[in-house]
Amino acid sequence: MLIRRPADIAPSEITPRALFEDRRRFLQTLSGGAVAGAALWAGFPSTARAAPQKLAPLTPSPFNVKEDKTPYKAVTTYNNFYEFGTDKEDPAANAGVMATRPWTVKVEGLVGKPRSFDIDEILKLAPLEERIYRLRCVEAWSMVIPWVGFPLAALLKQVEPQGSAKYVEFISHYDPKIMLRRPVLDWPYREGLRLDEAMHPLTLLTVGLYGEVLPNQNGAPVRIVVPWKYGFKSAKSIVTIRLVEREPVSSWTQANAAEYGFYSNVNPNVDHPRWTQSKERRIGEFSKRPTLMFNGYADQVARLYQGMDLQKYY
Ligand SMILES: Nc1nc2c(c(=O)[nH]1)N[C@H]1C(S)=C(S)[C@@H](COP(=O)(O)O)O[C@H]1N2
Ligand SMILES: [Mo]
Repeated sequence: MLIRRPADIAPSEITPRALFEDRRRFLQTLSGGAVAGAALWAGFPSTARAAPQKLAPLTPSPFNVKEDKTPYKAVTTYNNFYEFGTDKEDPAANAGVMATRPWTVKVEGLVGKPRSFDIDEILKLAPLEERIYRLRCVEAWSMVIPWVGFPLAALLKQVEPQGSAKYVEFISHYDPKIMLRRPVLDWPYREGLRLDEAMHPLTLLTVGLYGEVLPNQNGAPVRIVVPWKYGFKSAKSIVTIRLVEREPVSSWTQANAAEYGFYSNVNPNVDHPRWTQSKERRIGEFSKRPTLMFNGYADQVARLYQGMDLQKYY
């Protein structure tokens, strides 16, 4: 196993950006149009191809599920990232053009120490862990993904949330030059959590999967993963984290509040208005499996919702 972090990789091993940009222009000229990231390197010798960067060392986690992992190929080609298109294969085809370095995440709002974090600073904030989590999409399919990251709480503690901060809002990168301009959702993509949900040890600030840096289509360079909630709560390619007093309105709730609530905890007993949530199709499996309360994380998170009517706060 490689024991390296991106910061430790010699500059000579990384293709300089200028070279990359030049090749892209060259290829765009050749094809007379935008070139999808996956196609960018086609035709170049393998030494010129950006090798997937290993993230290591990885601390094992007590939260890992024991079920079979969804194959890398499916995890990285069957995606929801509407900024890059609404079909499942669109993000893998289109997200390659997003530049993920340099990248800063601004943490602001009701905090004692607002600041921006460079992605390289984020990578050094806490030990990287492998977290094998179930991901349950609201559309009733699911995967098991070995993420790499550390609890979001480690970052939030750095900025010292104030007593008045009750919620955390996450804002994704939006660049109309390379992303979908149709108002499918109100861009930029916005999501939110209650502060105690955001501070929960399961809530992962995620920088990789399968031991490598996140592919763009999975939300590079940094996203959150909230495994007991429907997948859309896990915002990708985050640029702003804002601590606020009132419940933020997410892009999905804004689009259709009756179908996508603020909490969106995985719950087999509360159906989506247009389909049942009692079962799910695990990608790669033939028959459906029952959906678990809180996606199987009830022992860890049920206490967060004690006394709440989960039909009402769906
Ligand atoms: N910015 C942004 N984040 C997003 C989405 C999106 O369209 N845009 N889709 C969400 C949905 S619906 C799901 S199921 C997960 C999918 O994550 P994955 O493609 O890495 O499996 O990302 C979530 N995060
Ligand atoms: Mo989803």
